[in-house]
Amino acid sequence: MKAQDYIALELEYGAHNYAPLPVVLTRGKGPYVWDVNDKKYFDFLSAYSAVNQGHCHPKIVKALTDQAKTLCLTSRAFYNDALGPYEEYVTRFFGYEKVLAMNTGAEAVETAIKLARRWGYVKKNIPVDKALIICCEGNFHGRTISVISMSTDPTSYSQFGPHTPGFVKIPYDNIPALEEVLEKEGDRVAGFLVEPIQGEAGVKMPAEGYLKQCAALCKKHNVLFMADEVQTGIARTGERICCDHEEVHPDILILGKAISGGVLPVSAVLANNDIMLTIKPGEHGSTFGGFPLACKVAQAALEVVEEENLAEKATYLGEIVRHYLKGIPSNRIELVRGKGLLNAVIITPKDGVEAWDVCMKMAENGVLAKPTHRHIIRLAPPLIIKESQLMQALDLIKKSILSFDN
Ligand code: IF1
Repeated sequence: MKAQDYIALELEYGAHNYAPLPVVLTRGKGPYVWDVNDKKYFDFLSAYSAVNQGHCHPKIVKALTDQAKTLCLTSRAFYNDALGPYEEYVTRFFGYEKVLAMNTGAEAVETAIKLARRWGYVKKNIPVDKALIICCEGNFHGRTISVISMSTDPTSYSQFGPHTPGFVKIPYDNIPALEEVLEKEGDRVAGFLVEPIQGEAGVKMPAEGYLKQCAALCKKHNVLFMADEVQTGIARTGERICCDHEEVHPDILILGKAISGGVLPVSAVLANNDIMLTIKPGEHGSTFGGFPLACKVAQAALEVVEEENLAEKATYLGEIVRHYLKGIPSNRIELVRGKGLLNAVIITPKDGVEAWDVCMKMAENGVLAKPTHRHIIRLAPPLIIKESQLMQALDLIKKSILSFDN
């Protein structure tokens, strides 16, 4: 079959909930992917930061295949010999007393919302069914109904109502706005949910100290500081979690994507006992949440982060990326921003050329990325990329952008 045959099958038999770049991938290894015509690309999306450890990392794949031959799924109706050791490992890795294992990022966000509300009723004596959760404009936390009820992006929420109540939206990176809501409604606010960097919004970074000030305000008003690190976590921004840059320890930490190295869906909600134990047996769960296969894969993926110093690499290589991109002599580049290896280039539309055209040219030149919000190209290679490989990819990105200038 040819590339267009695979595309035709997806069009015919698959929901049309995406508009992918016309590239049909068949193989991945490290920072590279290959299409069905055996064309090689640098992957600069990393499946939206789920493949931080690189495609098909041997240690993670071995953990997967060894466990797959042994025991995949038991359900939580019984104990097994994989979950406990993983729970001990992951809670120590991030510094929490407990973990609640789920599958997707959205499920983890939903779980965190339930947990915060439950804590609000049981520990803070918020009148039942009256709890509020504060969230930020421009957020992206997933695609389930309650999660899109927090969204301010019509493409996420419109015509999917009625939406879940109990969310108060405030401007991102705006301390006075948080202060005002907490002064007015603090008594019935259970949590404040925030992305340390808004990925989908286009790698929007808040002012230095924003997270620390939010955490202090939450503490003052007995509100849980909840960090959605599904995209910014797992060494992507140069620390284990992005909150580490400001030495903020979230009351509830939400992880997903690269916690499994992009091998299978694994997510996690971490909190201490006083919060986590407000949910009793039988009050929350998931068929696959924390299943043996996920436990082995996730532990291997986190061990890779440590063994290969991926956080330090992201910091060092990220500096190179931003310096290089800022040096490209093209007035099509409006802005370069990011932290670690989570970066974005904002492309000024000019002579009918937009970010999409740049991404198509990049694909032609062997680098894969995709625009978000039309004009922003997120650049997020796997953290295991070598400096020499990174320089090759940056040269191809530069060549692609300048190709529209002559
Ligand atoms: C899509 C976006 C990124 C996330 C944060 C929770 C989730 C995500 C900060 C939910 C997921 C994915 C979803 C995917 C594309 C991608 C995405 F463009 F949609 F917004 F990365 F920016 N919190 N993000 O980024 O995790 O349920 O997907 O496992 O929906 O198109 P999930």
